[in-house]
Parts: sequence; C-alpha cells; structure tokens
Amino acid sequence: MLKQDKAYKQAIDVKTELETWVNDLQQYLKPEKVHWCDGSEEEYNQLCQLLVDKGTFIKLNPEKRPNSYACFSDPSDVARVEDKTFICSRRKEDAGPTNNWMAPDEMKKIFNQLLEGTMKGRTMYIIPFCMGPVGSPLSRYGIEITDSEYVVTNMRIMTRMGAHILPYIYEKGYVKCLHTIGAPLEEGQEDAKWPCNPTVKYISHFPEERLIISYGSGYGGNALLGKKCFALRIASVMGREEGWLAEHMLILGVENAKKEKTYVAAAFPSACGKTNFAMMIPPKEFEGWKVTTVGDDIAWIHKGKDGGLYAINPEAGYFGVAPGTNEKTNPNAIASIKENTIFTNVAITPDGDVWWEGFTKEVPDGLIDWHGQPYDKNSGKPAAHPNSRFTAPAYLNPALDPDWDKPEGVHIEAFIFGGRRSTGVPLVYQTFNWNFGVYLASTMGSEMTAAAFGEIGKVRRDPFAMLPFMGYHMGDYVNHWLDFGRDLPNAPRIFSVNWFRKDKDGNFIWPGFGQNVRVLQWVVNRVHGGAGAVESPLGWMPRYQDLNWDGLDFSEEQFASIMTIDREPMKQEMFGHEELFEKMYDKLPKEFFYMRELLLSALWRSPEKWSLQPESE
Ligand code: TSX
Ligand code: MN
Repeated sequence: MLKQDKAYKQAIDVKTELETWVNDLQQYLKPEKVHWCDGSEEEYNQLCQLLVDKGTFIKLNPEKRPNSYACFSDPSDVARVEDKTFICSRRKEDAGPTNNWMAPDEMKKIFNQLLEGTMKGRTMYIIPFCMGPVGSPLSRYGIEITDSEYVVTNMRIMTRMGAHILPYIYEKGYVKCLHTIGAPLEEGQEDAKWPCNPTVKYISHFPEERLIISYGSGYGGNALLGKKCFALRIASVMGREEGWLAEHMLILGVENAKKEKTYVAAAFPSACGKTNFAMMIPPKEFEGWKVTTVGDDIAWIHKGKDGGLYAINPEAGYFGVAPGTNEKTNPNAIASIKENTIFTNVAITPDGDVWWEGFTKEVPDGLIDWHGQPYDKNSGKPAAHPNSRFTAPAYLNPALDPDWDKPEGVHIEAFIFGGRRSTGVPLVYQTFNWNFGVYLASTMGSEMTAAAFGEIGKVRRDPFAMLPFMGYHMGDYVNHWLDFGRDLPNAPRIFSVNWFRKDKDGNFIWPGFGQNVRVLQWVVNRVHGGAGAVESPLGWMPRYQDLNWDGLDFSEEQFASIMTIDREPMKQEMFGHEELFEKMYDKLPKEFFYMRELLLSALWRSPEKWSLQPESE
C-alpha cells in the first residue's frame, strides 16, 4: 500500500472510531441534543448568551470590561478534588504511593451506574482541541465531550479548539476526555445556575487507554480536561513512553540589553506566584531588559535534533488565581484580563466590573460577593473566593513571547525550582550538576499558606510541584528525569530559588516581584558562563558582587541574611527527605542515597552559619 493510502485509511479509521464513540455515548448519556463545536466566535457568543439567559453568566459592563462575563459556582464546587482524583492504571504499582488508585474495571462499574442518562435534558457538546501549536510535532490532540456550556466557553480560551482541529485528530489520534456535571435535568425541572453533583465527584484517568472521565464537578481543574488531566497526568505517561517531559512549569524568555534571549522553565508549588513570575516586568534600572511569557503553568519538553531541549506551552490562555493580582504585582495579567475574559467566583462592583481581595487597597462599596449576595465589609469573610479565577486568552498579554506559538518550541537553557520557605533555603543557588538538580526538585517543598492544605507553616513536600498532577509512579518519574539528562550534550543548568525568607520580625527580606530579574540575570549569565559564584555545601552561590544592585537599596548584610545556610535547620531539612524516600523506597534511584549523604556530610563540616564571607577569611 502507498504511504498516502495508508495515512488516508488510518484517518478514516480514527474518524469512524470517533463517530462510534460519540454515538455510543449519546445512546448511553441520553442528552436532549448533540452539538459538534466549530470553535467559531459566533458559537462562543451564542453559548455565552445562553449562559446569561440561564442566569449562570453575568455580562460585565462593556465599557469597563468588554465582552467579559462573571459567574458564581456552587459553594461546594470551588477547587480541585484531590481525594476524588484517581489514576486507574491496570496495575496498582504503576500509580505509585502518591496517587489514589482504583482498578479500571472497578471504576468503570461505578461509572456504569452514574453515567446512564446523566445528560438528560442537556446538550452534549463535542469539543475537538489541540494542546500546543496546531500542527506542531510536539502537540497532542483531544476530544472533550461535556454537558457544560461553561466548559465549552472556557476551553475555547484555554485551548486551540474547533472543527479545524479534526483533520489533525484523524491523522494523529486523540485523548478521550469525557466530562459531565452529573446533574440530569428532568422535564419541567428548573435548572440550577451552577448545576453540578454536590455529593458525588470522580476525576478518573485511564492512562493505558488515554481516557479521562470526570464526573460531578464544573470547576476548571476538574472539568477543563485539557489542562491538568490531559496536559499533566495523561501527558506525563505519554512523555515517559515517548521520551519527553510533561511538566508543571512556566516558561519565560529573558532578553538582556544586547537583545540576547534565554529561555527558562520553572516549577513552583501553589501560592508562590508562578503567573506573576512568568509575566514579570524588570525595574526601570534594567533598561533594555525584558521578560516574555511562553506559558504560565505547563511545559511539554522534548529533545531536539541538536541535543537541546525544546519546550511548548500546550495551553492558549491563563486560568489564573484572581486574589492578589493587581497593577503592582502583575500589570501584564491585568492587561490580559481587560476584555474577552471569564471570571469565576470573584466579586462584582456596582458598575458591573470585577473585584477581589488585593485588587485595590480600598474595598469598594456595594459589592456583590461570590455567593451572589450583597457584601458585608464587616463580615470578616472575603468578597471573592480565595480560589477565584480569571480565564484569559494569551494573546492579550503584552509580554507574550513572539515565539510562544512556534511549532518547534523554544530552547530551554535553565530550570528553576522554587518554594515558599521562611527560613534556611537561600535566595538562589545553582546545583552542582543535573543529578543534584533532580535531587533538589524531588525534595522541594513549600510552607503551607492555606489551612485547606494542612497545618499552616508546615513544609509540604511536592516533588517537581507535580504531586497532585502525576499520572504514574513518582519513583519512576524521578528515574525518567535522571535518564532524560544522561545523554544531553549541553544539559540545562538547574537552580533553586526562594523569594520568601523572613527576618526575625516575620517580614519578607527580599523585595521580590520585578526585582527577581536580578536573580534571573545571574541565572542567565551562569548559563552562558559569565557570572561569578562560590562553592557552598549545597551548590554554587552568587556573592554580593555577583549580582547587579543598580537602583535597589539592598545591603550586603541583608544579602547575607537571605544567603546563609543555617547548618542545623538544613540538616533537619535533609533528615526530612527520609520520609519521602521511604514512601518510594523500591523505586528510589540509588544516586539519591549518595547525594543525600554527600550533602549531609558537607553540611556537617560547615560552620553553623555558612555565609559567603566565612569568618575565617
Ligand atoms: O508572586 C510573587 N513573587 C514572584 C513575582 C515575580 N509573590 C506573591 C506570592 C503570592 C502568590 C511574592 N510575594 C513575591 C514574589 O517574588 N515575594 C513576595 C513576598 C513579598 C511581599 C510583599 C513585599 C515584598 C515581598 N513588599 C511589599 O509589599 C511592599
Ligand atoms: Mn498549576
């Protein structure tokens, strides 16, 4: 058979298989209507209008916020549900100790009960979508089937979506993403403004089948299946099989005054300001310097023919946390949400605009809170939900990188791993090599800021910031990272950062935000072999004179206070790694035991406070 005949036959096969899947589901889910999404603007506007008519969307004042909508979720449906998130691999060992696991048959038995007639009275939407630049060999495709117009409208912002994706799906295959809010509508019954199943939710992944089934929730992280479910959990499994990486990382470009560009990928756990970092604006003293955004949440990283690493952002928009976002903390995010944006669980001002905690200093009068009720400023409760979100298209970001949509991706030359640590961990250091970098990333942790995630102030280990997003065994994943780095001719350098060290009065020492470009400058110069550093027990660290302090009043003493390595707390930190090691003992790379020993013994012999100008000098 000719090559093109073979390709043609396969396309027909995929098309037939897709149509069979859709028909079978239609019989089973019993929707009132089926709608194949074309991805057009008219379709988007019609669905938004339908949501306005249902009372789900509130159209914002077009003079303040053109073509934008706000909505309030059911109070029970405001976040990802980690305890209801399952990896249904055939073997339990493949899911590993950090995931909930259920046998595929068992999970499907549950769904057999739940799914029959689940779309009664609703429309079943078929959404063809692409994760990544359309047509790129690094991109992957999906079909999401959903009964939620909220999902369709958000997917149009967050992914490349529509009928023009179908030919690629026929050629390349696709991940099956089935979503239902789990709230069938009986005849004559009035619909809720945010229908969902308040008690039963399952977010299930069948990695061997490349299948996702999400039941009961309309919230973004549970329902926009291209994002966390596909681009991280399923893609991490694909990446391991196919030799690439699906990472919970932002991608940014740093351009220096000579217009030289360096791309960096960075992983941070939640509440570290990842989106702010991805869109950062350097202070005015850094004339000619620019930070550009490729992505703010997810990176797919492949090896190029030249042995370099190339990354794409599989997404096309930002599903960002609203509270704390303002003109000072992130002007580029503010520009990105000026129009064509969907807001979820924010507060609404009397003039039909949006508001959240940290948007302005003053709380405006006459707010409608995220419950849709008049807001009482003295209630002690926030007007916007702490996890309230904006869904904004990438093209509105003034800092969007010109190559963000390039099919070959951008060349990554450094990885940065960060966490929120009030003591012990220095502002920045470079790990000795790839393996120590993988060790650093595997043991990274962040102090809790929200009670929802455990004791406030306690360190939660979050390897590669991937803990909630792993599609397979964490130990296999760490080994995949080690393998991946072994044959790279010029592997990206790996760095640790911590913007969050506090003084004895509990104040942040480092000014952060745009000033972080000083750290980025050192990182970029290290990558190109041009910045000074000294060896410390943990890795290579900049001295005061190795950073550029133009326009910032930051003393040598202050610098020392965020760069010292405190021996005893750091030893405790290393002992803390033991807990993680035990959890995945049988799959833990042997290298890790020795790296830990090496780091520990270096610490043991270091002064109580290792500083860049040791007292002996
Ligand atoms: O996003 C943050 N970044 C990265 C920015 C590029 N945040 C916000 C975190 C919550 C999501 C930060 N908060 C950063 C930071 O670098 N640093 C801090 C801590 C901090 C907070 C306030 C000040 C200084 C540091 N100063 C004043 O408010 C004046
Ligand atoms: Mn994320």
